[in-house]
Parts: sequence; C-alpha cells; structure tokens
Amino acid sequence: MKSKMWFALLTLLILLIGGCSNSKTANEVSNKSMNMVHEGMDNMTNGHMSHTNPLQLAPSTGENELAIPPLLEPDGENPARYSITAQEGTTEFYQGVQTETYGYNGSFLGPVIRVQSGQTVQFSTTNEMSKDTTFHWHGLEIPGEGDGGPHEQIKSGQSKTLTFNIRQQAATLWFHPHPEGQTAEQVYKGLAGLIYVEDENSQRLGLPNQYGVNDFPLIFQDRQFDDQKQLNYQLFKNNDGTIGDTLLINGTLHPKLSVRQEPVRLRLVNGSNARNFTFKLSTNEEFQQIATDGGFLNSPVPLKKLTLTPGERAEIIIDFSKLSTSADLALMNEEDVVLLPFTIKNEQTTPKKMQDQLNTFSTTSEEQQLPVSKRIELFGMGTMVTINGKQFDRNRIDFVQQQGVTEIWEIYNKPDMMGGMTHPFHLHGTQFKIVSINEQAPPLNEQGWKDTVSIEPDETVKLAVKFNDKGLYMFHCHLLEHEDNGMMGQVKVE
Ligand SMILES: [Cu+2]
Repeated sequence: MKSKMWFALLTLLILLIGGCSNSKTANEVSNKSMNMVHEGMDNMTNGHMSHTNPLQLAPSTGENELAIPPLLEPDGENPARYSITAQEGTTEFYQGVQTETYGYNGSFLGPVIRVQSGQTVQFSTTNEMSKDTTFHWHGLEIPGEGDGGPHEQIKSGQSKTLTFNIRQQAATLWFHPHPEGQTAEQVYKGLAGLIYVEDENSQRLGLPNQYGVNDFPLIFQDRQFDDQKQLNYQLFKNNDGTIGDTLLINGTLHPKLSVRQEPVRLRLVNGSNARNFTFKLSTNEEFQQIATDGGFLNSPVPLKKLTLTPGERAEIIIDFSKLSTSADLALMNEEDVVLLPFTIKNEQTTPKKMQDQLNTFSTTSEEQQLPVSKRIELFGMGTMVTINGKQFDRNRIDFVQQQGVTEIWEIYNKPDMMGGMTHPFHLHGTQFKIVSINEQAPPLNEQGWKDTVSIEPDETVKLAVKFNDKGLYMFHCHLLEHEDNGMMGQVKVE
C-alpha cells in the first residue's frame, strides 16, 4: 500500500519536474499518470516528458448516426408507472464484435424517463444482473429512502418499488447505480439513463421540444476498449479517474447528428467516470446555454465554450436556421477534437418564438448573508482521498440538517504539494444555489439550480442548501473512482 503511494508521488514529481506542471484539471493529472503506467518510461529517454496528451480522444469520423435513447412511456396516469430493469447484455460498438455491457431495459445505457412536475410517479426497479446494485436518481428531489444511495442495495434478482411526487421544475436529470465501492465499474459498463422533468413553463417557452428531432440528449462518455474490444474496467482502472481514448455519445461510436435548418436544443450530460469536457463549436461561434443541472437559467447565456465535469448537465441551443447544407459544423472539445459533426438537412421549419425570460431564479439577500454552518474540505488523490480528513463510513452520520431550512455549505478544495485536482462535488436529494466562488458571484451560466459543482484546487465555493424531503443523503466527489475510494459523506435530514 505504502510503496504504491510512493510510486504515485514519485511519478507525479517526475512529471512536474518534466515541465508539465499544470495540475488544474483531474484529466491532466490522471492522464499524466496513465501515461506513465501505459507508456512506461519511454517518453523520459529524451530528457523530458511529451507535452501531448496520450489519452486524447480520437475524433469522431461521423460514420454512424447518433443513437437516440427510447422514451419510456408510463403505464397508467395516477400514479404514472415506470419499470426499469438493470440487466447484462452485449452491444455491437464495433462491427461484428459483441462487447459485454450493462444497461437499463436494454444492453447499454437506458431509456429517457419523462415525468411531469406535479405528477405522482411509481418507479418499479428490478436488478436482473448477477451483481448487486442500487438505482440512484441524480438531481431528483426525493425522500432519502428512495434516493438509491449505498444503503439501498438491490440484490441480484430482487425488485423495489418507489412511489413519490415530482415537485421540482423542468430539468434534465439522470440515473445511475451507486453501490458502495462499485459505482465506477457499473457506470463504465453502461448503467446510466436520463430523467426529463417537464412542467407548464417548459412547454410555453417556445423551446425546441420535439424529442429526437430538434431536442436531443447527448450523453458523453469516454471509454477504453481492450484488444478484444471489451470494456475491461479492471485493466484500465485508475484511482484518480479512469479516462479513455474512445468517445461514445449515447453509446454511439463515431457519431454524427443530422439536423434541420432550425434552432436545435442539445441536452449535454457528462456521464463519464472522470473526464472533463469543454465544449465549443468548430467555427468558434457562440451558442446559448439555457439550463443548468436542475432548471432553466433566467435568460439564455451566450457562450463560446462550456465546461462540464462528471455528473454535470447543461442545455444549449445551436441555431442552424441560417446555415447552408454544406456548412461544416461540429461540436469540439478544448483540444480541437471533433466530438460530434453535424449534417444539415435541406429542411426549413418555422420555429416558435423563444421567450427571453426562461425562469425566475435568484439568490436572496438572506442567503447571501447567512453564516456558514457546514464546512467541507476536499483533499487528497488516488486511494487517499478524504472529506474533512475522513473516508466514507456508512455507519457514520457526518451532518444533520432540518427539512426545509436553508443552510450555507462551504466547500474548500485543499491543494496538496502537487497542486491538487479538480473535484466535482455532488449533493443528493436536492438542487442547490451557488452563492459564491472565492467570494465572487458565480458566472452567469452557473446562476441556476445545480446539484454538482466543479471545485478547483484552492477554491472555496459557498452553496445555499435546502432539503424539501427527509432522510439520509450522500454528498461526494463525482469523479467516480474518488467516490468509490471513499470521498463521500452523509447528511441526515430530519
Ligand atoms: Cu474527486
């Protein structure tokens, strides 16, 4: 154990001496250590490290049309009943090759569960896999006993039914497993699906809302396939974040997306274990962000680039109405890798007029002035990650909070001697407001409901947190290997 740690420290020190000392993002640090593991010491022979990122994503060739997850239709109205089954299967990512995968109601990923605010819903969950799992509803306001944290293990062959009310506003949420120490592998092999909450507001805003036509989910995941084209998690596992060179969007390898000449809504989900994505257009033109994790922004925010860390979502609008069919446009990442090329069809539409005001989100002066009552310090790397110096213990309650009472949580990402890593901090069972980042107001596109916030080394983020339900909820780093390594705590809401 100790020698492993010293090897990791030594490796990173060599890397830093090598002149690549920018430890801003998790990707960079973990990619560097992956480089050492997978490429050995070859890069050191000429005296310095290569500055290229060895695990850059391969660009999409655009040879496959993007898969659109099926919409899961409810059975009945009151309650609206949905059946979700976790299962094992095989998926053909590469022609003629069956890759062993997990999925919900299918072999890889899952359906979109579309619910209405105000509705009573019933989720019937079944585990048909050989391993135990849980069903966690990321971003959903739900009583703690239905939240699907590590305590709510569903054993192989078992089922569980939850009935609850949808009371939050329109948002793009997602669901995935959360078994203690096993989350990263189960997500890596394909367990993730989406939840769309719709409400009266979302219907009247004039936003593109034809599912799979001008309103598309995009689940971004990077993977590494072994030489048998299998998702061999244990082979590629990295305790500071498992990164892959192969991009899947909605499970599609080398995707392209065909759109009409109209405004198109993309619901971006960073569903990867550890990779951060900074999205931009190949033309470097502006797009509009309209929603954060848990709801609409007050008005569209024009952006040229947008970063999502694991667990975060954003909705954006790209206007294709004035582009010709020969226009060369793609979604790229910050390294100029083409993630998703667009094909523009010769088809005009008469889009509805989009409203200027989308929401009435605000941080109140009371929330601005409340003293900090919960303090969290994120620290460490690899298997040594901690929250307030401790690792997860399912029998320890870290915090208690009263239902319906707003408290200020202060999260500090404490750097280490190597600089530290960015941690995406996620809180279950509620949506919070970012009050400040290093005592400054958050950027415009983060002034909306959030459930996951990216915190850089030496950064302090204050959150206004209120739980509308009772029960036990997790808070943790959403870099999935950090979560599995114990970077997680529990708050009990009474
Ligand atoms: Cu972390």
